[in-house]
Amino acid sequence: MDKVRISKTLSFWLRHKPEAAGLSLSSDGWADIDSVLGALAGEIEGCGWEQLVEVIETSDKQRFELSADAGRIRARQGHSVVVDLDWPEAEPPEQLFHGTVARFLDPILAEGLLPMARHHVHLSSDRVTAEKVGTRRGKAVILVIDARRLHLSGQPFLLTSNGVWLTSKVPADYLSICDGASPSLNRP
Ligand code: HQG
Repeated sequence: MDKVRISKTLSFWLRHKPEAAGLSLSSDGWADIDSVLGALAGEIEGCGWEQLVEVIETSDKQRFELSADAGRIRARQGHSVVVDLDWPEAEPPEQLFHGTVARFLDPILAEGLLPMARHHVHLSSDRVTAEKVGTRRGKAVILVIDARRLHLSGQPFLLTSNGVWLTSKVPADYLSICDGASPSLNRP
């Protein structure tokens, strides 16, 4: 069973294009589990309830969440469709991390970190996770976010149940490059 394929298919439907599988999402991102199972069975041979549960439970990043009654499923974050996720606001640690690549640094320096196609900028509390996120696109560049100071300035931060920090944007003067920081990144 190709768990990666199931996971990518679910991500596509539950974050970006539910209509591609004939699904509709509730305002907070939930899809009916039977509809999802029906769509999966049509898309990936041999994919049923057991395979779906295995993907949910073993997903390295815990991308998906089953409702308490197991009747619904949703992606925990990463949507481009409009959903109102009910993650609680939380006080971030002193610093958070974001992994990107060198080719994005100029625009990031000019306008800060933006959500791009997603609802939020995604940040992690550890450097290793940020490194993995950046490496998806090439050699990772790790940015350190002065999160506590940004929060103190009045900007909300949300914390998902799988430990991803979400916020609306990070202005450039709250960013620096991890280790060997370029002084230009710290300019006012
Ligand atoms: C960059 C995956 C130009 C930003 C990952 C990033 C993560 C800018 C890219 C999660 C910019 C957006 C999120 C600006 C930000 N100008 N580029 N002003 N501001 N960027 O995929 O953080 O596998 O939307 O640095 O592992 O890379 O899907 O965000 O490179 O956890 O569960 O624009 O998605 O998780 O890319 O990744 P993304 P991300 P999943």
